[in-house]
Amino acid sequence: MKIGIVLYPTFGGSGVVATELGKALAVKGHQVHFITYSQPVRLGSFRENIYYHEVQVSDYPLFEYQPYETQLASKIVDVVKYEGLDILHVHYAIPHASAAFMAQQILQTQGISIPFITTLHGTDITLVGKDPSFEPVITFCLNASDAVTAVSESLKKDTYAHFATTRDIHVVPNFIQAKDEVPVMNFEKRRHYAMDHERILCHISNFRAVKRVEDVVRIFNEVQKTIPAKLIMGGDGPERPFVERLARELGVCSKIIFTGKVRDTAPILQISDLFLLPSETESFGLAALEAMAEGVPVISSNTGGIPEVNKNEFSGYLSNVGDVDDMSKNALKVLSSDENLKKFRTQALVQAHQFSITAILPMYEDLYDEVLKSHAVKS
Ligand code: GMT
Repeated sequence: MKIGIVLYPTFGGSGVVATELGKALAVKGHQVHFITYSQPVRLGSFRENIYYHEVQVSDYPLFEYQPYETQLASKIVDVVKYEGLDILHVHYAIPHASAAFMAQQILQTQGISIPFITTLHGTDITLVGKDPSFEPVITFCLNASDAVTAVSESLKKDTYAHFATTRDIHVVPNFIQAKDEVPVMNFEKRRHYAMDHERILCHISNFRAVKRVEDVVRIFNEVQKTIPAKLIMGGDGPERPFVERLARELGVCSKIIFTGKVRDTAPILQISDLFLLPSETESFGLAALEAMAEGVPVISSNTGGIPEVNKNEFSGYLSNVGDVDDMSKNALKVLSSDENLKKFRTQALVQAHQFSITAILPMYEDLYDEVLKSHAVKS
């Protein structure tokens, strides 16, 4: 099958999922064409069955805001026509679904019929989607897509709650290539950041307000009062200055390592004992799944789709949003002894296997087949 994937190429979870999906489809023999404005961070280059088509964004002085959606639609038309794509899969509703719809209509006038699937990732629905100025376009796109998927039951529910759509939404969770066994801790690497008797806690995100990054520092502050510990903060974003200021106020700066943006989360996770994800909302929580897949238990909030991923008292613990006290107590419970930590590490990996790519990839492939079949009947 020839599949066009439209995505955000940046560090966000939707781009990571779309990129990893395309890479896995390519390995299975599908021809995958990525369409976006810059090389996706996790794509790499020159791989069998993978093609990348860059959308050139013009810089005319006339436009105060460049019309990216129009240029994206034109690029989609071009790639579908000249590469002979069978299906389009767009990740994130805005503006990808509306650009795909426009491309579909243009192609129709040229005698080419192509279906498109929209995958909702979360903030397109829960945050951005709630902005009334986007509502008519998103509702229209949900109804115009040939199929819609959401990354969790929670996101599916939110979509029905916020948008006037009754169409069927398929839940296809985020996925991971989980290790077979809990990886052996690499103490040589770990010693660059912590002494052997110290625990390492970590957090990785884009440091946006929704991640409640200050809670990460507050939890760490409580934990390090009881047990020797370090905190690795992976990523960067708008909240970082506030987090750094808080760390200075609490006097824990020397125990926190800010790495800046990270392309690959594994090196941080492979030396960590515990992952913190106290988000305000999270449609799924890919970062938590990536941690669990490396055998790192998770202390998280119990919001959105996180409870579908992190199982309380098994792969970690869940608390109410903002309940720093409870999250700190739970972190200390996991880290209380080597035996307990080992138990949670094993359980985290067991839970991650529920979302193994081998189980999730066929869900997308089956959907592509189903959509192509009913599209052929319609056209
Ligand atoms: O979490 C982010 O800020 C990035 C965001 C995105 O849109 O790329 O991630 C969303 O999609 C991921 C992949 O499906 C989910 O795992 C994240 O939970 C979701 N983020 C939120 O809902 C806040």
